[in-house]
Amino acid sequence: MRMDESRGIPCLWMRGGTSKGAYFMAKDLPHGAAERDDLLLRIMGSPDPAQIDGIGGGDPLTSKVAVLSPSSRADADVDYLFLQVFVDRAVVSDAQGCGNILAGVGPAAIERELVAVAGDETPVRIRMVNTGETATAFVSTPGGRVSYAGEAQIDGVPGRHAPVRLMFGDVAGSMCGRLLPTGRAVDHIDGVACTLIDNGMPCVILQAEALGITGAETRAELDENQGLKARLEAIRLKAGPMMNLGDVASKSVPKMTLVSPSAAGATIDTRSFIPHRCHASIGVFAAQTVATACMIAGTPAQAIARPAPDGRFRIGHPSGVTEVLLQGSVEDGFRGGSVRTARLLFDGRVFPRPRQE
Ligand code: NQM
Repeated sequence: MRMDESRGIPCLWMRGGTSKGAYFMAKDLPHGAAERDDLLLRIMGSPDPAQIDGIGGGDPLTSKVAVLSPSSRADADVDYLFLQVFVDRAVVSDAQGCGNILAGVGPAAIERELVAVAGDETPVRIRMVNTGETATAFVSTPGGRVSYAGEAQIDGVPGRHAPVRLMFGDVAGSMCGRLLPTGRAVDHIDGVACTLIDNGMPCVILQAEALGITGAETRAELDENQGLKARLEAIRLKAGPMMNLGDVASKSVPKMTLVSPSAAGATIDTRSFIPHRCHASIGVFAAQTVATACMIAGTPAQAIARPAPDGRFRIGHPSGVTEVLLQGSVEDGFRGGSVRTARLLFDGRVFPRPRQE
């Protein structure tokens, strides 16, 4: 029997890091993936570049969904499935995770009473269903409830907010099976030296200079550069099968990350395509994956990175810098974390566009 949508669906609308999305409880959505995805497209207003008839913001970074449920695993409190709702295509993809939306998962799980407050800071152990990996989020909970107010500042978000510290386990090969799925630090695709790597997010990392740009261009300039985008997509389509991701024509991974030496004192600068539009900043797992490439001898990233001997990598992007804490080696594995902020924007019921039959 079909779900009755006429009274709306309980939904938290939240900012997580530099992304924004709808957070649902799994029990409030249809169980079948096809019916669920059809509903999410109608909620977000896709396919439509403006998503005018839905709550999506007309940008991949504001067309995201988190589905939460109590975890069935002893080592986690909450299961988090991330879904990317494409803006201008009728596609909903579970083929990637999202570390920015992850920042809102701990607060949302407490708001929805999946997790009880435990003092001034509540650790929430999260199983990321997309990859099977786990993360722990530390959520500010003074006085027995989530506090979004605080002093942490992240580039790409105005103002100061409560920090959400994210610590990751071993996320190497999260979707590709191995940190370096081809077994090499460098592959050449269409004559360009690339690192195919996954330390939480499958990324193809290549020097901006090799594509004829400086890497200091704005997001808008890069989004207008159709020649560059065509070259990147040709490389991406070849990289997908090499990364054990199969045909990636309709997938949001791998991400294409152009790196350049930082003029502003960061470890390295980036411009990321996710995969067809330029990111306003950089994804959390993508930043960790770039930091990892900076630590691997012989990669195009390592060749231009400033060393980060204390394990604090400052990854430059169009809105500033994302700091990643990362330690380890290829032999022993890499472990990392990042500080984000999140904010509850709206708690209510969302009314999907009616089915057109
Ligand atoms: O890499 C966008 C974002 C992301 C992903 C994307 C992310 C991550 O910034 O962990 O957060 O790459 O599509 O929200």
